This record gives sequence, structure tokens and C-alpha cells, in this order.
Amino acid sequence: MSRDTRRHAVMVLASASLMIAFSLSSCVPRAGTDVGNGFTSKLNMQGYQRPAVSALSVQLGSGVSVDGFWVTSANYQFQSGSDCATATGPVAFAGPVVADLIGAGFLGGPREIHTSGAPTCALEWSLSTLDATSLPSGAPAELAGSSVLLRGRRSDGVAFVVRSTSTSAIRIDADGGGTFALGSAAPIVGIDLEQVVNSLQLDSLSDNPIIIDDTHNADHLRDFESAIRDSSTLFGDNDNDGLLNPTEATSSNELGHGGP
Ligand SMILES: [Ca+2]
Repeated sequence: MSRDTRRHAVMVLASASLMIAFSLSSCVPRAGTDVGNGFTSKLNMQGYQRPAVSALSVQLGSGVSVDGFWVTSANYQFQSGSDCATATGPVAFAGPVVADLIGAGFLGGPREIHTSGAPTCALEWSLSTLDATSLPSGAPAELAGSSVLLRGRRSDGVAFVVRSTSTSAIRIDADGGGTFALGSAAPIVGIDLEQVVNSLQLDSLSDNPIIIDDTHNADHLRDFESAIRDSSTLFGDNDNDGLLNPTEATSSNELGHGGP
């Protein structure tokens, strides 16, 4: 595979990644419904890849196949203004909600949220967990008690499963220390699948199957959790369909980025 082709594949699958896609203006009309001093719109989370979303499995440039990627999240808060050193704003969407990241996103569909419409300098959201009795229809039973469940196969066919119980907050700051506008193009948050899977260093593990959780290969789990945080990226939903389309998951369309 040429470097360019590989790079493209990497970028694409980063998509198939865990893309927390939340659409602020996916409801009609385009720029959200102006209610009082803010916007009412929809929030979603999904996995995506370029050129097309696979609902069954995603193969990364590394040859790793991702067969399932589920994230439970909560407490979405947008911080308005340019001073992000202060406390975050009100909760726009409390959750918890389960997202199928290589499927259609939030189980049960996008969630309505309300935001001020003011320029925003950061978004915070948190990993969260649900017990077995609270899991929504469509969520795998293995997700109970975990915030992240990733299942896949290494290029040699060895199966792996990753479970995180982290409930850490993840913060996405506007690029360049500035602000991004909510309402003009719905923001979509994504986590780069290639980056997240690479963080697992699957080739360094000799188990079969490979289990990565709090009691198995925990050091790999910590790197995985950091990669979820660091790769969280905010994009604009330019065509306002509530989904992160291939042409939207680009660096030029990036509004903000997560990090330590
Ligand atoms: Ca879109």
C-alpha cells in the first residue's frame, strides 16, 4: 500500500472510529430552532468512515477489524464565551446515552438539546456507565457496567475485546484557543478509530483471545482511554443531516480538538 493510500485509509478508518457525532442543528430548520435566547436541536453520536459507514465491521489500514464499538456518555456541556478557564456551562444533554459508533449513533436516535447559541470555546462530555437493567434496546449485554466496549480481530484473526469503566470527563477546546459558533453548522464529535486501536498495541500481546480491561493488560487500557480523549475532535455537520459524512471529517472542517 502506498504511503498516500495508507494515509487515506488511516484517515478514513479513523472515522469508522468512534465518532461521537452530535448534531446541533439536525432538526428543522437548518440552523436549529430559535427558542428564546438559544437553539434547540439534536444530539447524536456515531461511528463513521470514509467513504461509507459500515454497520457490521470496519477494517483499518493496519488490518485490524472493528466488529463493535460502543460508548456510554453523559453530561454534554458547552462553555460559552472566550474564557474557558471558568466553569463549564449548563448541561445541554444529561444522558447517559449509548452510542453504536460503527452504526447509526445514539441508540434511539439523536437527542434534542438546547444551547445558548453564543460563541463556544469548549465542549465537555463524560464517559459514563449503565447497569444491565438500564441498558437501552440494541445495546450489547456486555456493555453493562462499562463505558466503552470494543470488539474486533487483529490482522492475524486473533480476537480482542476492550472494556473501560472510566467515567472521565473529556474536553474539546476550540482550535487556536478561540471559539466556534453553534447553530451555523451542527457540531459532530468524533474519536479517531485508527488512533484508538493503535494505542492498544495489539501486536505486542500474545494472548488469544486478547482481553484488555482493568484486570488484564491494564497498561494498554490506560493508553486506550487516553487515545479516546486525545482523538476527540469536533467537526461541523455542514449538510445538516445529523451525521458525520466523509467530506465533513476533514482537518479543514475541524472546530476543536480534545487533549490532556
Ligand atoms: Ca452531515
